[in-house]
Amino acid sequence: MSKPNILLIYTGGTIGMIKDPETGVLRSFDFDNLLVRIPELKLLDCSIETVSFPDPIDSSNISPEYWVQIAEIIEENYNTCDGFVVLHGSDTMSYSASALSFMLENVTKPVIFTGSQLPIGDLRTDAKENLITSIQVASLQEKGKPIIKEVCLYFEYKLYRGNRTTKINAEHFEAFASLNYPDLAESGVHLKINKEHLFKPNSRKQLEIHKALDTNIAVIKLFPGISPMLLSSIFDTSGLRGVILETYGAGNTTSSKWFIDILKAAIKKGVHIINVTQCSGGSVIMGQYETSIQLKKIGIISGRDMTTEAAVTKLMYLLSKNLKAKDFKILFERSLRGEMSQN
Ligand code: ASN
Repeated sequence: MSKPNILLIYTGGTIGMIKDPETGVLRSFDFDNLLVRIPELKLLDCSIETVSFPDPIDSSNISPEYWVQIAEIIEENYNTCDGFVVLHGSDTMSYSASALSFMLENVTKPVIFTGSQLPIGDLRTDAKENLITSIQVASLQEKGKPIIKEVCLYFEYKLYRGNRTTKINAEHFEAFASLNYPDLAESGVHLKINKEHLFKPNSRKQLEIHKALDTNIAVIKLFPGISPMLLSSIFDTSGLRGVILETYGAGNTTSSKWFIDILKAAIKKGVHIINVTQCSGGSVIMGQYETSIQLKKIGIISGRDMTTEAAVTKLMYLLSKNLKAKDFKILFERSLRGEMSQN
């Protein structure tokens, strides 16, 4: 049997940087020389090809146009490659992994996002382990078929479902967490795959790539003292089609009349409003407290235990489908790529 063929897609971020030993300045690493720089890669039981963004970016500059570029690279190489490793800055990696999970419908091959906190040339770098294990995970096969069939994020010994992750720390090597879904794999002395938690796509369906994303959205984080003026000016934004409301606890908000009235008027105008919690873990349960009963009544959509990153990208994806309000709500409250727990 031939070795799995893995495509490394370099988009930018710290992982691809090296420090110039003379000036100390960080600069992008020439990925064509990857095998020379990291000879350990030769020991892996797979063949590796690389493709790089022409101008690698710090991931704080990511935008949906770049997500389309990543999706197109995967589309062009889908039939010839067995797995994909996307090297990406850690700052917005959870947004990109979530976006790609919605864009790549029925993917049956691994797409592993990874990056690092320290540049690849740094003595104490976490880049090598993250890169090597991501490639290893992307190469895992059973009866000639990939074991992982979804968009994941690998960082500091753990493989997560991409659309369940959040960056939780700017300086620890353990920079990501998936608080509402178990780890898919753990790398220790052995690579332990938690098969029961892997996504099981319908393998008879063809890969479908969705490139349209609507960015006419807003994310509003509630805080005690938020003013009617601020809230209504956001909802008055021309072209606004969807709002992610980051609420307290299990989906609670102020029950002030002015607040509910603004939301009600926006829904009437056709704006989709999604309730996600500001808590890092746990779920929105609208109707559990008096402070969220009204929200349920006026037709706010429940984001349940979705991360804000998944909710933002799911909103961009579903808005581009121009669905009727009722269908939009049904689809948003359904798990499409394992991004939310079922009731
Ligand atoms: N600013 C960098 C980025 O997200 C941070 C990193 O990769 N560690 O591109």
